[in-house]
Amino acid sequence: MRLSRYFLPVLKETPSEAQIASHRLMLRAGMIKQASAGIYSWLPLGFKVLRKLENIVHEEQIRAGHVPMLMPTLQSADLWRESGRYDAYGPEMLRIRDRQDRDMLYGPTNEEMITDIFRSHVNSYKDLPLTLYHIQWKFRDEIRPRFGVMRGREFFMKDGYNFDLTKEDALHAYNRHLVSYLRTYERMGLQAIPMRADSGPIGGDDTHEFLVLAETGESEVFYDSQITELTFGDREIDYTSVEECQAVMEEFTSRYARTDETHDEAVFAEVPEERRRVARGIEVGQIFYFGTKYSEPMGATVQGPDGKQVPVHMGSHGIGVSRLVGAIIEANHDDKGIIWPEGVTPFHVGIVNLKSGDAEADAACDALYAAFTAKGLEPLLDDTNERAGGKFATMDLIGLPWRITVGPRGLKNGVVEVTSRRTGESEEMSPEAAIEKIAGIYAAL
Ligand code: P5A
Repeated sequence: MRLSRYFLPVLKETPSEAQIASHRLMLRAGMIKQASAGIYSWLPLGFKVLRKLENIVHEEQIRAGHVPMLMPTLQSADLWRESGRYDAYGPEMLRIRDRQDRDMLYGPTNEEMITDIFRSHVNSYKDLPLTLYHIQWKFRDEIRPRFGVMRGREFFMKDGYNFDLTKEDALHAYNRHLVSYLRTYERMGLQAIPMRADSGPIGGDDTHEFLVLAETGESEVFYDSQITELTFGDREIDYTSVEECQAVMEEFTSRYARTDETHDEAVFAEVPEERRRVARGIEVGQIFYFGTKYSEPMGATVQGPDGKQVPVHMGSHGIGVSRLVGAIIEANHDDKGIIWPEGVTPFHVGIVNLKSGDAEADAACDALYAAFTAKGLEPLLDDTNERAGGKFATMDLIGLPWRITVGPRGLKNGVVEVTSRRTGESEEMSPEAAIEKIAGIYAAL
């Protein structure tokens, strides 16, 4: 993309309404614009990151054997009356009446709708196990929307639902999700710690939240510092194996890690003092096992091996995709701007032309642009007439991991400058070497 042809409305001033770094930086970098309280337009740069996260989530869900689909945002109130949640959900649910006077709602989650789909089409235990998911906008009329996309009213969520014959099978689905979520967050450059949590309006006994440690996080968390030494890394796992998924689950949940809702001071006191941590975290996902809470009242049954109809065991699993954009920035920024992890960056490399209009500099930039594009990478070329300082400030603000600076002086010696956004270190090399270096880094991801 050439910056002269793009839409990147960066702000020079720090918006006064933004209290935390990610909200400030998303506004300043032209990623989002508030439409009304807790509701945002995703401008091109923000939309690009959102799509990247969505793709990672899809890839990891499909790898785990889950089946993608898409349900609507608007739902009929009647379904929610069947589960008993239409009244129970309270003022966070946005209720709407259509022209036929039917009660509708903008879905805050989809347990009822997916249970209805399941009961309409699945009758036999032979069709199980089944996990369906979608990535769709949700609406919760939060009393205090704040921190930009972190606590929005409209937000983008991956929500998945497993259907199993037995409790044991459903617990395997729970563990499988835990494993696939660990992988998903690590690919985004985040360490998200599973913590025992409270199930709230979704219900059920077993639930873990995934928290990214950050000073600006809304949740207070208590954990054994040993847990931060664990990484999932690039291990291969057979998602169909009960033992393998359970082993990972036990590895990542055996140390003390809880949100304030489930914190137990007496149990925490058993952790050696030097390893006890009290901190704050951003909740980027949650998994639930709730058994037959929805299948029983809604009649989602299958015929078991013995011919008897039994309600299916279910769980649901959510990832806050739009919130993650903010969480990644909270964990990756400095006073100049965002520092994207390579796995989620909106463009792979920024090319700064120090002298747009200079024939040699223009040609060198065009050649770099073409070479990266040919390698399947997306460069952002600043071909505007802004002065060099302004171009660098914009690149630092939008946080592309790598920058190539091209100027007539360097070109006389056959070199361009390659700068890492994270370390700030620069190195001079030939344009060919710059392409090799940066393409190599992305190829290794
Ligand atoms: C699991 C999927 C559920 O809704 N039902 C379907 C279950 N879980 S949850 O924990 O309530 O939400 C899942 C994730 O969505 C994100 N999230 C939000 N993101 C931005 N703004 C909000 N107001 C908001 N509310 C929830 C969180 O990341 C949460 O973990």
